[in-house]
Amino acid sequence: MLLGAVGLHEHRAIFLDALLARDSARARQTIERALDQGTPVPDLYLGVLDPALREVGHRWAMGELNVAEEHYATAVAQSILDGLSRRLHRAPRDGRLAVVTGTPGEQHALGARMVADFLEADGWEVLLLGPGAPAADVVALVEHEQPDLVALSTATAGALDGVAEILAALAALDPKPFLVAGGQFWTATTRSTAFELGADHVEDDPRALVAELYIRVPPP
Ligand code: B12
Repeated sequence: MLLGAVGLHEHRAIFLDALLARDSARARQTIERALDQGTPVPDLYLGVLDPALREVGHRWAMGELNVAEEHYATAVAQSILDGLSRRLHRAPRDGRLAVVTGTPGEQHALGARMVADFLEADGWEVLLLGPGAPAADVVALVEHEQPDLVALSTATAGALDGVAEILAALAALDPKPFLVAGGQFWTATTRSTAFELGADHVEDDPRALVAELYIRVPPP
């Protein structure tokens, strides 16, 4: 157990180093080596890609990386995520349907993508809309599809108007899907706002979400 954790930490450090050195081949090799060593794909999502991008964002915020360097790191991580997603073991569908999307105005895409993959791996059918679809169009799709779950991803405070608009519209639907708000915007300070706006649940960890949904939205 401890050895596994150290291994993941090392993969993360090498992966981040490769991104910062603009060495996509080394970044890919690191992921391949981790897979060869038996690291599960979900661990690579949460233990390597996610923290590496957070560090990239931190360095950008500190003025140590410019936007082009951040975009490069994100593009490499996105393409690696695409490859990992194809290797993710997916359970047979269990009859539950989810819509996963960023809230209106949100441009951050990778978090919603990871959430969609965690749900699919657990047997959900998932309609992933990506980031930033207009609230009215998402609501129309949800009305038509009548999913069991709508999972909304929000990273930035700038998107709060869109969060309020979409949560209010979705909460008014009949039948109402289970509404989950997640993403970096929701902290201990802000999470009560999500409930006030109509969310049924706030969660940041896709693994914890999958576990919670067995209780809140069990398979038929
Ligand atoms: C890449 C990036 C971008 C790219 C996104 C490209 C793309 N295709 O996604 C671009 C350049 C577009 C961008 C733009 C901006 N960004 Co930006 N960005 C990032 C960066 C570096 C990485 C984001 C990422 O992919 N992280 C990895 C993913 C996997 O993490 P995640 O989204 O948090 O998702 C995880 C969890 O949160 C959770 N999760 C997410 N959604 C959900 C939903 C549910 C239901 C559940 C259960 C879980 C869940 O699951 C994931 C796995 O753990 C972050 C740094 C960071 N800390 O993440 C900054 C960051 C998010 N960005 C930031 C900012 C400020 C901006 C801009 C405002 C910059 C600007 N001045 O224009 C704009 C806003 C654009 C907008 N309207 O959305 C800030 C946000 C600060 C804040 N709290 O508001 C950050 C934190 C950087 C920083 N340190 O300051 N950004």
